[in-house]
Amino acid sequence: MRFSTEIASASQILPATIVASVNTVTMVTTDTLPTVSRLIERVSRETTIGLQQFRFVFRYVDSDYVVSRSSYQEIQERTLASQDPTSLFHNVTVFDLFLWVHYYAALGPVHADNLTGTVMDFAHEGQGFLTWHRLYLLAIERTIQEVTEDEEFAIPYWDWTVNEDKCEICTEDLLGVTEGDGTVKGKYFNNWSTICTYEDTLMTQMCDPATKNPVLERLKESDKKKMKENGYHMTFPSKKDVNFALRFDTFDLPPYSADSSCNFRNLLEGFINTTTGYRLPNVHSLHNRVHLVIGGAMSSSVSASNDPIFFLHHSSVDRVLEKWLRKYNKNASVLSSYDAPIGHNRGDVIVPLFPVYTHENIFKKSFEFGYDYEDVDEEGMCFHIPFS
Ligand SMILES: [Cu+2]
Repeated sequence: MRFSTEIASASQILPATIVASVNTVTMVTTDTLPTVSRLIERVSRETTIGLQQFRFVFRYVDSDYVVSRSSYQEIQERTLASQDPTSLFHNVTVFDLFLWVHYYAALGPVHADNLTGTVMDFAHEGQGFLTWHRLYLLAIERTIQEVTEDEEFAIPYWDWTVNEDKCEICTEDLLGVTEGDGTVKGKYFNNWSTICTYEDTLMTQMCDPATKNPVLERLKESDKKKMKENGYHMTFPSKKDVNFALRFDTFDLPPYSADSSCNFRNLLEGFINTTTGYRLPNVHSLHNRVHLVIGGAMSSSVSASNDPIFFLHHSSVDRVLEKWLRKYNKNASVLSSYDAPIGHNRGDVIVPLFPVYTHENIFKKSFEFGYDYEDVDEEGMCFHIPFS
């Protein structure tokens, strides 16, 4: 067995406020081999298996966990009034559980008494963006390994720098093609449905995970054209952009949010111009650019993980983080302990995944978690393997 994986049992559930995911990410011992994340275009057999497994956990595998349909306050009120709160929870499949976890981290902490209208985002626009998503990918990867009894399953990564003009994996056989009306169609994605879409989500209201939208959408060509006319760069990031980010040995800088300049984290997240290194309004580079160009569910961090391409995209983002970690050999002491946005500080727990891990726990090279990328060497440089 490649991994030492420990699954929390369903009976360990949870106070009503808690929502989330199942797997313990257990550190591997040095004599275990890492799982390798594979470049999606090259290894089609593994890719196909990967997509089949996403579909499998989407459609057929119920999670051991439930998610809430309402706010903590409403659940509490009902419980205190000795009423049954069961209808305020909803059964979900494994895929929808993870969708909900991402939604909740990005917007979910909407409480009935949130009179200030402040949005807290525990996963984006802050120092913890990369470590949040690393733990998230590990959790869904471990869950898929467990439910499919395939301990070698690794989420493939999609290297968008290979073709700046076109999503090369958006084909009938892989991640699906976008029809004229924006609907995604393909071998694995016909009849795909989504929950917690951007439209469903108002700041004053939790999304209702019981409501299914029977369609997965991406950006229509006509809308892409309009966005181009409005000054958006509608190409995927280039190798030059990635290499520019990797030139910065500073991981993050004050205010450790979307507004910081000249640092690796905010460059890779995509709020910094990849020519100057400075934060400018309306910059959408690297990670953010891919979300924008794919569009539809992916265009908002609230709904993005409704689209399975999200996981392949973030695997690629995580690979760039891995290059940085190997190149500069820095540890979590570079993270700010107090000055980052709420939930993003070094010792803050990564919300709402549990068992709890802090950003510091996850700020480590991938070997510590039992996985690797096949074309990132020990020093963090890439070497090119020709397609065969
Ligand atoms: Cu995200």
